[in-house]
Amino acid sequence: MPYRLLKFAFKKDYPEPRMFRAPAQLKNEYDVVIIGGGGHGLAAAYYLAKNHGITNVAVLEKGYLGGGGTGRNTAIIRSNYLTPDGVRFYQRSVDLFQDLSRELDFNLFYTERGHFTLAHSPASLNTMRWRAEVNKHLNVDSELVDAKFVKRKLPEIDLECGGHQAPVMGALYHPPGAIARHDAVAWAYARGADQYGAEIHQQTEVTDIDTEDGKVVGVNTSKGYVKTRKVLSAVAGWTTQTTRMVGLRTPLVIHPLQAMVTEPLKPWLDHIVVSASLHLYVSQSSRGELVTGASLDPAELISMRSSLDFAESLSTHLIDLFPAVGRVNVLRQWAGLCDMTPDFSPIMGKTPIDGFFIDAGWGTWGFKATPVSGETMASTVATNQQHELIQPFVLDRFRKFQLVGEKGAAAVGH
Ligand code: PYC
Repeated sequence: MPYRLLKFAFKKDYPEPRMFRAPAQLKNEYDVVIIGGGGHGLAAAYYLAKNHGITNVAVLEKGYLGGGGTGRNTAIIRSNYLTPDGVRFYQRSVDLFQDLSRELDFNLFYTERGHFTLAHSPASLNTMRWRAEVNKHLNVDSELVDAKFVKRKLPEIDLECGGHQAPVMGALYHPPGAIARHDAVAWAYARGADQYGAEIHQQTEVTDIDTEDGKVVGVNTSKGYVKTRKVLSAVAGWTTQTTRMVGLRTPLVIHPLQAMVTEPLKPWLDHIVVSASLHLYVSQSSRGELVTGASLDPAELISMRSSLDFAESLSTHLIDLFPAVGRVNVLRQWAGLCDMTPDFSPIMGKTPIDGFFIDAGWGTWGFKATPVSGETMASTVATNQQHELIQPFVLDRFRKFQLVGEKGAAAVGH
């Protein structure tokens, strides 16, 4: 390996084929400009081409591909939501994910693990029962299980949580819950979109969106002006910057979310485990690391700094649940930005500005929606009609008080 590294370090030409082209310049005009080279933006470019034949598309990314929420989440995929609208939407994503490695011809390390959401109180058992019933009604495999079942599947768990929290009383068990390699998802969609002809421009920042008479006519970028009649904003934690460019008001607020991984261990944790009472979720990656996170940082902030407080409290809770990891070293920690909505559902689709489309409000739940958001946003942009699966997630719902309340299922401890 070092020899190979050295050899290629001194070569002028990059020896391996690149995943996608790196065009030197922007064209003067595109049919669609997608702001944000994360999974959602790249998936939208891919489905615009594949499903709608629209290939004169530029994905503009101010940093590097997958450097935002896509590469900073804990890679959990599931559809055990609380509302029928949420369950249908995320189930379509699970369906797409299950075949995605084959479709994109790239190993995404998609592995079904089974997902436990632990209940430590009668009230949370009730919410789990409610979720299980909604899930089953929509053919999503999900059931309420007791503490004995949890212990059988997770022999290393301390159901008493070290006596520091209320004991585990049961759980919502969702066998199709999965994990995947999140950066690979972005690269695979990038390659797929590129093969159809879409252009991907990294290090290219959109500085303004040009409108005339309420219609999009172009974008200013750090590499010059381009004309376009359609702009899709898919920038997660930076959404308030793009909406400001077109004068659009949303209820989004930004909070950091931190995460952490341990050193790699031999495989021992087959499942994904979530506990709202302990503010904790954990799974073991294919590389053996424990990938773990907590709830949002409490204050609104645009910052990706990690904190010692977070590492200490997350480690404490992890040891409460799995005492055997007490001596495991932490490898690294990081943070990402979450654009939170009042109802914990996304904001997707058309906006009052003609030609400006939004894919936002991804809070702590965006990675799992990558395929379905790409598919439904591509359809909405191509046809100018809101795709039926994202009809409930229109921005206008906040004005009409038609919220899609997912707080009980979106993540942990908010
Ligand atoms: O939505 O499954 C989820 C999730 C896990 C961690 C943060 N959000």
